[in-house]
Amino acid sequence: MSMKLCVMGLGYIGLPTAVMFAQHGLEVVGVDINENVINQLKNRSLHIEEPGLKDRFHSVMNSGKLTVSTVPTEADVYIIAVPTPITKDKEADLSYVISATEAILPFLKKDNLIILESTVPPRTTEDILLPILSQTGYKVGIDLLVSHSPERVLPGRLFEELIENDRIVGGINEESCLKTVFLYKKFVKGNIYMTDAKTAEMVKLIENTYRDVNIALANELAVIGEQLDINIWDAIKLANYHPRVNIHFPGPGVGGHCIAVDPWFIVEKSPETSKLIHLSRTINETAPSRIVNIIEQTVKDIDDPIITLCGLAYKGNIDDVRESPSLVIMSELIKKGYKLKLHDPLVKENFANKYVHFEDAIDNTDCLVFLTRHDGYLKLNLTDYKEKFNHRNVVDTINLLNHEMLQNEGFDTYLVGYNNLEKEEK
Ligand code: SAJ
Repeated sequence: MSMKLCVMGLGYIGLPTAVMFAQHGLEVVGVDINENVINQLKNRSLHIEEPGLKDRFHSVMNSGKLTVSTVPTEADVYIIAVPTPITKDKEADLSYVISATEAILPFLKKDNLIILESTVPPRTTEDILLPILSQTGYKVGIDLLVSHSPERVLPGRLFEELIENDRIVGGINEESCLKTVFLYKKFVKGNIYMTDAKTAEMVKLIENTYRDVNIALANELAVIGEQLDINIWDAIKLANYHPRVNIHFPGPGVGGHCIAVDPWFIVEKSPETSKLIHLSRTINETAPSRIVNIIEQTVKDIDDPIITLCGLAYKGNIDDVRESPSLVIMSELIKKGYKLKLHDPLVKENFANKYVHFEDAIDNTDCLVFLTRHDGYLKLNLTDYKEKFNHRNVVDTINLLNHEMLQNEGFDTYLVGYNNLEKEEK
């Protein structure tokens, strides 16, 4: 009799996790409250893009190892992988975690294991989950085993990283830990490190906070590079040759619903002390407005300029626009009354004035702005499109272009982290 698993939440983590366990011999029921998602999955179509997911999903659905439903079912193990968005007050919205936990209560049996995978503020497992689970009358830690095991996979490499990455398991007691490790060992090839629940919650948050603080450092260094007439990209590249230096890269801001969110879960729990974490968030959240200022400077002497934004996804080579800095820049420019033309070779969402073909997006433009490092943009040679420009202004926020060559070809280029229009005025 194979172990039965119920996965609550079929998003970009829950669904691949359900598929992975189904491929490794478990009988899996994937549960989502979104009826459209469930109907779509039942019709074998996917609501998320991830390399390798389609074939894996079809094989476990066809074999019956995975079934999907809007309601939970009796199982041996429950994984909660529901969203933990952030409120406008920058606090974790745990309503999905709470409702998913309450939804499984009627189905829980003695010796069940409940694993929270959602990214949550420290102490959520102990202070929120355990009291709810205790409503069953079972003793948590004895009748019910509970742990937190955060995901750390990179969208686009999800299945490789689900298998290869080391994993953290934080149990409310040792038995919870051991049972959780046993489960993940079904496919995890990386090391599995055991700790307690609150430490595991904190590990996930500090992984992403480390990245956010380092991106903020890079973004601050970019402004300093502009002030001192130093190409900060060259400086960072050379500094990173130091064996113990890994300075991140400047950009138009920090997108995605992880790096831009997780640090706030620490600030929420320790607001007085989280000064560097808070300031880093502020630096990264104001980066898009700084790019808007640079664009405005570039077109200030042009009547009724057309501005072309290339790259809407929150980072290169993906199609996800969630929390994308490009959308912040786009809406600020629209609010200021600028005419925009948009382009992104991967993003499927429709936006007003979004062009399929690059040459149409830059036709008659007065300022071409690169915001996302898609490989397709790296291969571009803008001199091929020279005649299309109305004014050959190019703003490069991600050090994508060969600026010297373009300037020799009559382009006015601006590299964030180096050029400084104010200084050039003098
Ligand atoms: N970014 C920069 N400069 C950099 C690196 C990134 O501006 O040097 C920007 C990106 O353009 C993007 C944002 O930051 O807008 C986030 O980029 P990311 O590469 O961190 O991508 P995520 O958010 O998809 O993935 C992160 C990863 N966490 C870490 O690398 C520590 C991933 O492993 C996590 O699983 C994921 O968050 C998550 O789900 O938490």
